[in-house]
Amino acid sequence: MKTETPRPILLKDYRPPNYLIDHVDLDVALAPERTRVHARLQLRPNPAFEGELGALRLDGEMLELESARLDGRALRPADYSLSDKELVIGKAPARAFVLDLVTFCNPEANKALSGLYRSRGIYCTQCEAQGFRRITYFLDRPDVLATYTTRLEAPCAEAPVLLSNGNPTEQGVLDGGKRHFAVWHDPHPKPSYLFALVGGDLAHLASDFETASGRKVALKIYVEPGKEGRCAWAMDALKRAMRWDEERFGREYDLDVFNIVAVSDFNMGAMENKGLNIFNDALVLASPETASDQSFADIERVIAHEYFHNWTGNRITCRDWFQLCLKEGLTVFRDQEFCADQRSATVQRIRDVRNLKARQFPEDGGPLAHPVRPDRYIEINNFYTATVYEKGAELIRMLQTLLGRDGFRQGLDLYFERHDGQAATVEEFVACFEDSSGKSLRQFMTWYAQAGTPELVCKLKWDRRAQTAELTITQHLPPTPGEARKRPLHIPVRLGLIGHNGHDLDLVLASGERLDDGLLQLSKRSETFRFRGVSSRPVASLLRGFSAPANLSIDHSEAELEFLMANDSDLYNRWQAAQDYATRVLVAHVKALRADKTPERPDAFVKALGVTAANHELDPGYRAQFLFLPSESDIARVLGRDVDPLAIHLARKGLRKAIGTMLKSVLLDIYTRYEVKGRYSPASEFANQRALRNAALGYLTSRGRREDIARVVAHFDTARNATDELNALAMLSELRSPERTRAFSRYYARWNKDHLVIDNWFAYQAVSPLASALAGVEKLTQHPLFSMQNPNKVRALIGTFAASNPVNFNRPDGKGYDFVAKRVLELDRFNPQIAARLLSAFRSWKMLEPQRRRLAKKTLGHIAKTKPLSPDVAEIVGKMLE
Ligand code: 0A1
Ligand code: ZN
Repeated sequence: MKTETPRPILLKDYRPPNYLIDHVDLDVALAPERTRVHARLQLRPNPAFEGELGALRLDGEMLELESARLDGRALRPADYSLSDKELVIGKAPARAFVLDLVTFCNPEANKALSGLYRSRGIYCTQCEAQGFRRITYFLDRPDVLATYTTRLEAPCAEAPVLLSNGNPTEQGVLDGGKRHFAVWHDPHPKPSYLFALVGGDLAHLASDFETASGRKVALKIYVEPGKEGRCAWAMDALKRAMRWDEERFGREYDLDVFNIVAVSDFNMGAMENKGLNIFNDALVLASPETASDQSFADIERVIAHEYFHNWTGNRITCRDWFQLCLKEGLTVFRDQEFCADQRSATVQRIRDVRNLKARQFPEDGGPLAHPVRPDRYIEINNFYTATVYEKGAELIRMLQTLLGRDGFRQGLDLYFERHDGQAATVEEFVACFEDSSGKSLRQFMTWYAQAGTPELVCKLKWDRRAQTAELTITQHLPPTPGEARKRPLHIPVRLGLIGHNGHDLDLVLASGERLDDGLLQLSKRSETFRFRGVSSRPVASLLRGFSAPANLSIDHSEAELEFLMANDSDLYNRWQAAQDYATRVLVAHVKALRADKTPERPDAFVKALGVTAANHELDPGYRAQFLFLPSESDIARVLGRDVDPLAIHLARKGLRKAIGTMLKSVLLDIYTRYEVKGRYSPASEFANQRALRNAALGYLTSRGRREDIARVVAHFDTARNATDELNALAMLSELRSPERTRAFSRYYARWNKDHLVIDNWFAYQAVSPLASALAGVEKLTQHPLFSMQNPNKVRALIGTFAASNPVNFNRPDGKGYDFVAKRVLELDRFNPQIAARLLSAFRSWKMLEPQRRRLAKKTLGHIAKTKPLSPDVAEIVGKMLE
C-alpha cells in the first residue's frame, strides 16, 4: 500500500494518448490464485498526438509479468522497465505493431473488488474506473477505444459458464472434457473500463427481445443456482427499458445478446460493461417475500440505468474521467424519466428530489463539495458522487426545461449522430444543444464548473392600485472550498401566481409578453419581473417541479403554506409546501428544546396535513410522500450550524406522535381502507397503497399505546410480503420492549439462510435510535453472518449506522465516531473504495455543535495521521480537515 498521498491529476493537463490500441485479443485461463492472461495488443502511434512520441507507458497493478514480445520478438530486460504501476517501453516503434504480454494475477486474493476477483466462487471483473490494469498492462484510459476478442478457458466443473463482452463466436471442450473454452467478440470499439468477463457455476433465466428494426436479441440473467426464480422482475424491467429507449429516444440495442450477471460481492450497484452488465445481486434478485417495494423499484431503475448506458456511456464514452457526468448525469436523467413514465411522474419527481437533497445538498454544502465536472482529483473512485450523478442529472433536466422537450430531443439526436463511437467532452455535448437550438448555453456551462447549491431569495410585492405584482429573485452563491467568489448562474425558474380562488393567474409581463409555460430565465445576480393584471394578492409558487437544484427562500406565511398545500396546481410544489411547513415547525421545536422552552403546539400544520391525507381523490403514493416528514438530516441541513442531532430526533419524534394522536381516525381509516388483498404485485398502483398504509401505521405506532404496539405486532406477524414485514420491523426497532426482541429473533430465524435478505436484519438494528444501538452494532460485527469483506454487509451494518442513525453516530461521547473510524481503517487495508465511502459519513461534521464537532475533528485527525493510508481515504480525510 502506498503511504504518500499522490499529486492531484488536473483537467487542464489532459493530453491525448501517444499510442492507440485498435484491437485486443485476450486469452484468459482462469485459476483461483493464478489466472494467466495472454494479451495481444495492436498498437499504433496516435495521429492526434502532438510532439515527440516518447515512451509507451502501460498501466499495470498487482501483475506478474511472464513475457513480453514486440512483433513476435521477445523484449529483453533492457528494452523495458517495470514498476508496481507501469510497464514502460522506452523505444516503442513509431509505426503500427503488435505487443504480446503474458501476465498472472490472483483473483482469490483480490479483496479490493477491482480487476478480476472471485465472489462466492464466481470469477468476475470490475474495470471502471481503473481496474483493467489489474488484468493486463494497458493504456487504461477512456479515450483509447479498441475492439476485443476474448477467449476464456476454465475447468468445466468450476466454471461451466464463460462470458465476456459482445457476441459468442466459438466454444468447445479440451482435455477430454475436463476443461472448456469460449470465445467472445465485441465489434464495438470500447474503452478498457467497459471490459468484463465472468466464469462460474451459474443458473439463468432466458428471454428475448426484438428491436424496432427487427434485430433478435437473446437476453439472459445469470444468478447463483437456485435463485433463477427471483429474476423475473429484472427481466421484465429490462425489456421495458429496451422498448422505452427506442420510443422515447430512438435508441436501439446493437448486439445479438445481452447478458446480466448478479454477484454477491460488488463495490457499487452495477456496471454497464458492453453486452455484459454485472450487478450487485441486491439489485437483481426479487420475490414478494424477499424484496420490498422499494427494492423492486430500485431494481427497475438500476436495470434501466445500466441498459441506457449502452448509448450514453458505451457508444459515446468519456474522453477522460473529469467528464464522468457526461455519461452518469445523462444516464441518471434517462433512468429518472423512464421511472416517471412507468410510475406516477409526480411521485417519481418527489423521490428524486428527496434523494438529491438528502445526498447531494450536504455534499455541496460541506468540505467534499466539488463541481459536477471536477477539475482535479487524486483518486477517481472518490468522484462517483451524488454531485456527479444526481446533480449532473439535474443539469440535463434544466437543459430540457430551457429548450423544451422537442428542442432537447433534437440536441440529443445530434449528439448521438455526431459523436457515436467517440470519447467526448461536456463541451462537445453542450455544443450539440447550442447548434440544434441556435441558443447560447455559454452561461449555462457554469453549472458544470462551479460547486455549491445556489440559494434563490425571492420577494413578491403586490400593488393593489396598479394591479401589478413584482417578483425579485436574487441568487446567492455560497462559497465552497477553494472557490470563494462565484459567477451568477443561468437558472430556469418555473413560476405560478395563484389567485385567492386557488386558480393560477395568467402570467403577463409588464411588456405584454405572456408566459404560458411560467418559465422565467434568471441570468443576473438579481432580477425583477413585473406582471400586470393581477387583481388580487397572489401567492407565489416558485421553482415548480423543482426546475433547478437550488434552495428557495421566500417569506411565505403559515397561512400561505397551507393555501399552497391545498391549492397549488403543481403537485410537486404542493408537496414542497408541506415539507417547508413541516421544516418550519420542526426547526422551531428544536430551538425550543435547546433553549429549554416548551415548543409551540403544531396543530395548524397537523390539521393541514390531515386534509391531504384524507383526500381520497389523490393518488395514495402521493399522499404517502406528503406524510413522510423531512428526515433528521434534512432538518440538520436547514439549521446549518450548531446542530444537535439528539434535539432534532426528539423534535421529530414529538411531531410524529402529535400527528399520530391528532389524526388518529384519518390514519386508522387509511390503515383499514388500503389493505391490499390478493396476490402480491410490485406494480406501483399496489406499492403506493402499501406505502400509504405503512406510513399511517407508523404514525399510529408512534403513539406507543398498548393497542398501537399490538397493531404493529399483528402487521408483522401476518405480513404476506417483504414490504409489510420490513416496515413493521422498522417500527418495532424503535421500541424498547419485548416485542422488539421477539420480532428480530423471528426475522433472523426466518431469513438467516439468505445472505441478501439477512442484510435487513443487520440494517434495522443499526438504525435504531435506542441508546444501546452502538453496543449492538459492535457486537454484530462479530456475528458469523457478518463479513467485512462483503460490501453489502458493511453497508447494511456499519454504513447504515454511520449514515442513517444520526443520534447514535453523533453520540455526545464520540464513541460513534471512533467506532466508524476504526472500521474505515480496517477496511482501508484491503478495500479502499469502500473505506473512503464509509468515511464520507463525516461530511457534515462542521455543522455540529461545538462538543461533537471537537470530537469528530479529533477522530478525523487520528485517521489522517494513520499510516499507511490509501490515496482514496487520504484524499477524503484531507479534504474533510482542510
Ligand atoms: N458506472 C456504474 C457505476 C460504477 C462505478 C464504479 C465502479 O467501480 C469503481 C463500479 C460501478 C454505474 O453508473 O452504474
Ligand atoms: Zn451509471
